[in-house]
Amino acid sequence: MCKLRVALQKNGRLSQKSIELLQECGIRFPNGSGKLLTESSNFPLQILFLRDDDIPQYVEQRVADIGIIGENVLMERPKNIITVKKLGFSSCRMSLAVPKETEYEGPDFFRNKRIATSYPSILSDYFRQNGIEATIEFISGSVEIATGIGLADAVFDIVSSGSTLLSNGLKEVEKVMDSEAVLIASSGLDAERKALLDKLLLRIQAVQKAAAHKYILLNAPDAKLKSIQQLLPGMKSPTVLPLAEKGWSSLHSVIPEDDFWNVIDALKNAGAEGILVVPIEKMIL
Ligand code: PRT
Ligand code: ZN
Repeated sequence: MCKLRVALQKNGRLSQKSIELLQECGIRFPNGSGKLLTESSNFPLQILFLRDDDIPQYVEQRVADIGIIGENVLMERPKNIITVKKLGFSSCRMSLAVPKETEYEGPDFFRNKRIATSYPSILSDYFRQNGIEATIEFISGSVEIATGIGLADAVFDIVSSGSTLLSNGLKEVEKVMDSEAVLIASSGLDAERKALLDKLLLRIQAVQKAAAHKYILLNAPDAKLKSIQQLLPGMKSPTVLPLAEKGWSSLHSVIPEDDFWNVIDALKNAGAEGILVVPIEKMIL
């Protein structure tokens, strides 16, 4: 039987969440053995642990069929691969930053300046699109110290909380792109591997949907059922069960996490009582 081979980051900001995602999909595999290649015991999946920068190339060359990387890495070295799904973790942005005392009035500031980065390709695209001529200094790490040591006038780097910039006397002035972890796939998967990828995708979607929703149970007087039901569309429509106490019912439904507090407030105002909210493990529509 054929197996799907996924490439994950071995050690770093993507590793833990990538492993957790597969585990939440019910895929069991030995983890932490320090091996380069391991295999699931209950899904036809092999897992290859690599440096994140190498993953696009391995997927393009079919050493791995699929992989998980940050969009920033994919954008920097575009390959003949497909972005299958955004995964919603390891979110960050790629921004230009200048010394904090700089009077910054807009991207024209960068004209004829030196900018240090590990992402020259994304930056030169940005400058080209904005008609800016500038010198890009490539450095492979510790970009944030480049202005302090006189190597550059500005930096272009990954920003998450912003505290690295701050502690190096820099301020973020232009966001060039947002990035998050993405599932990528080789463009030449055969039918069998494509079917395995679809199976995996169904599970990932169920996990993502579940994380974005809550299961809600509440009691309501029958007289107010109609108006309460309208606040709870659920997957099809809410489940309504009579309570032992006459004139009362229990309603069960699913609500999106985003709407959560608004819905709860509206439910209370409409007469709902004994509201219970519980997490959902998987959600298959
Ligand atoms: O060893 P390997 O090559 O596999 O790993 P790596 O060191 O190249 O990458 P790693 O593990 O640091 O990051 C992997 C991916 O995580 C990146 O490609 C991004 O897609 C994503 N990511 C999310 C981040 C951050 N957040 C992040 N904050 N990658 C790096 N950072 C660094 C950034 O470079 C800067 O030094 O954190 C610092 C800024 O953080 P704040 O919170 O101070 O703003
Ligand atoms: Zn890397």
